Amino acid sequence: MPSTSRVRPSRRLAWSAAAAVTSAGLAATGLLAFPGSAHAADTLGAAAAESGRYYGAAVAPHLLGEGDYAGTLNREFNSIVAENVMKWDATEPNRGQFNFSGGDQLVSHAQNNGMSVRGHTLVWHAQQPGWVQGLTGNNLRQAMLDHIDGVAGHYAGKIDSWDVVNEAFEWDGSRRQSNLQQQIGNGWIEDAFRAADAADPGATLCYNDYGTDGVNAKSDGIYRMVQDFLARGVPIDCVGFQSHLDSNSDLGSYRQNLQRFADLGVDVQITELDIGGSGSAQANAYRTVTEACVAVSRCTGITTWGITDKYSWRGQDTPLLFDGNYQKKQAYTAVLEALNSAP
Ligand code: G2I
Repeated sequence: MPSTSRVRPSRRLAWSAAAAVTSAGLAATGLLAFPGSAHAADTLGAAAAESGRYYGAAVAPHLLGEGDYAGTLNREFNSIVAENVMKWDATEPNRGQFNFSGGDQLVSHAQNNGMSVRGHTLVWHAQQPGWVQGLTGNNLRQAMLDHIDGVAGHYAGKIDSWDVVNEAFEWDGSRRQSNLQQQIGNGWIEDAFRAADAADPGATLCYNDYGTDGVNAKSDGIYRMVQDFLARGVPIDCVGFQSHLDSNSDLGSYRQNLQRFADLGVDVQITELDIGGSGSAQANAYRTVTEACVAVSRCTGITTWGITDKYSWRGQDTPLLFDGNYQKKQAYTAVLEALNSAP
């Protein structure tokens, strides 16, 4: 680990606390497997927990009243991320007026069920409330800092990892020309990370993006940013790989890409996994991604972008592990096997 990388002690505490909760829950249900034991865990969360990882899902609070939705979430997953309700448009619809109702509901659900929480997302060019879209210069910068302070401050101590900045790079590895980039300038990303660190010093702070599913021009650009941040002491702890994929996506350098970021001295997380397709082709792609994470010791967990194909943002691609009737798909079995084979 380079001497420049940061070790956030509070993160290690959060980690062991989550592991303790999970172990207690597993012991209660008789599913606790010990290293070397032949007893494989039979839910995603329990299987991931065996190697100290989480297995999460993106959740919408308004669906928690549906019995199969909440039942599948509670049985299979040990981490939650808000699919929409912690975004800027939802949490600060008017400047300085915060609405935490949806996010609070998810945090309560997680706490009541022994799950950890990922926060998504503090700053993004999309899903900004209307009032943000018209701001310029330092006015936008101050609004961004106040937003981070308000939201990360509200949830301080309750969030395992925050997606501090989402999708700020172009395919060619350059910065996306968003209002944030154009109005604030290059420093906006590190400003955001410093503000998040001040508001919630214990959270693992992540940069999150899509199209970074191998060694490519986009992941190269992000790699250079992380390297630069670590060298200059900008508080970044983690990179999130969204991994919106299809069965025929090229995963040839997927694991190598995770490993090179881990080798820089940050955690890596698979944050929005979904893979369009069906049957064995879909199952094989899910297996490849899961095996890549468990092969990288700093890959600390996986989140699928939803629970059931019924409510997926790309439902026509049937990209998730449970079908529209909450039945386990072939891909589910592949993921469970891969998690259970973690070193
Ligand atoms: O686009 C897929 C994901 C890419 N990475 C960042 C994620 O935050 C993003 O999630 C999606 C949600 O899954 C969608 O549910 O972000 C979309 C917005 O860009 C979400 O869609 C929006 C709809 O566009 C709105 O019309 C709707 O009001 O969801 C909103 C809340 O249901």
